[in-house]
Amino acid sequence: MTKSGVTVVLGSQWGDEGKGKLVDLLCDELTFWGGNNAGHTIVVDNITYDFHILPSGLVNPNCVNLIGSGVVVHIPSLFSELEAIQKKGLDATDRLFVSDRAHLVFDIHQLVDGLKEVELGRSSIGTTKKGIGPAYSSKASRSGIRVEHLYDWPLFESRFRDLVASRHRRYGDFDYDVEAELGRYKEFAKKLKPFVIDAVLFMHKSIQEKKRILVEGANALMLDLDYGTYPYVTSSNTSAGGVCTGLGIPPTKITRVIGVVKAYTTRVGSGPFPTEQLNDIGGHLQQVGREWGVTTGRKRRCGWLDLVVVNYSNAINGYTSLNITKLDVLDQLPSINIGIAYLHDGKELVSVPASLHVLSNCEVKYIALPGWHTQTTGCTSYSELPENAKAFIEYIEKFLDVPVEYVGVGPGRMSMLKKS
Ligand code: 2SA
Ligand code: GDP
Ligand code: MG
Repeated sequence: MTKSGVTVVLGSQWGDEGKGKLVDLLCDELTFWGGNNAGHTIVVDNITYDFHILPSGLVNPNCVNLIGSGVVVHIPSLFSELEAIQKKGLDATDRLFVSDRAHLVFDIHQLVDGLKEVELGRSSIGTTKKGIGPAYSSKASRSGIRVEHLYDWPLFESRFRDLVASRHRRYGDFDYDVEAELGRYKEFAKKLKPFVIDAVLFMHKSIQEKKRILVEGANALMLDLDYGTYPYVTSSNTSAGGVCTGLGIPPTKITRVIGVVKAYTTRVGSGPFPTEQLNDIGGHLQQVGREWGVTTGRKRRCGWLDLVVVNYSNAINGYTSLNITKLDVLDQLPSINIGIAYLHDGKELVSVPASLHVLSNCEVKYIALPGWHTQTTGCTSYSELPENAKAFIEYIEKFLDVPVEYVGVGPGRMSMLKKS
């Protein structure tokens, strides 16, 4: 159960740590959410829900959900996800709100995302091609279009025509039917209206009324625009600071920051990944962990847990506790490595360097812990875990000096052990 005040759930690595599942577990009370282009899989009573733009809290019928101001929203995807969950018996009516300050992602942003990746060639980012970068670019260059603009049609129309013209100037000729798109958005404006609210007022009132508030950050720290492996990052601030700007809430109201740490590391897309295992170990983690992207279906790159990364993300996000996930994926391994420092030019680095050149040329210093050769998925309490699995968890706890609060031992709702 979420404690009073604002609880934040953040990814500590490169994403897909299992934030969606923790959010689902914690939001058995009133909940709000802010996030963006991510993908989460939540399994409840053998039904699998895949969310992208929709908040994970929707799985719980008692939760009120908010898509915050910092999110970029692709309205066609929002409605198709709503239809998909409705077919699975989940009704979001009256439980989902969208900030009037959130920016919109249009199909033209998605088109341009693809064109830009082609232009980058061998140095492409490996984006999801969902238009995230181009939409945040429009926002930063002050030519973006916000949800509120849908309700001032002449303004919307003129900003939209300007946006399309500027993208044609930049990327040349490509097919895009402006008139058809305007017609579609006139209809979307009506359909979206019941969901649109002033999120600043909403959050402020909820904080004053001492509601339990749960925030799910999008993606993860190493994909943060400022602190991730730039330029191989997403285009928003996925760190604790982004929670305040993305939702318009004061930092003083955040009482709890839970860092979600996968027991190994995965990454989708390009960019340096020091502990990556391009061998049988990586293949084992990928297969056993079922590491495929929720949004694009791409195979996730896999490697050992990197505590240099998690320590760095803790320095920025200030975790009050941790959720170690997917411990069960390590069950069959005879020996488990953990990256604890980097070696570069004969020097030991204890933090993630800014330079990708340095990071790509680091060797990783590992410690090896013995495996446990026991299935952990059936465990119902922390004390039932094999001793070597406990030693693995406690090593992480000591190294980071942050208590581990939850341990995930399977994808289902029941497979989460409370440690402290
Ligand atoms: P973008 O599309 O501009 O945000 O891509 C920029 C980088 O951010 C990475 N990225 C992600 N990494 C992990 N998971 C994400 N969500 C999906 C999932 C990914 C998928 O949950 O599985 O299905 O492929 C996500 N979204 C963005 C991306 O790979 C680029 O490295
Ligand atoms: P998110 O983006 O951080 O919400 O994570 P994703 O949903 O993209 O990816 C996490 C995947 O791991 C999902 O398929 C979850 O169902 C699954 N998962 C979460 N926790 C565990 C766990 O403890 N063990 C196993 N085996 N799978 C898990
Ligand atoms: Mg994901």
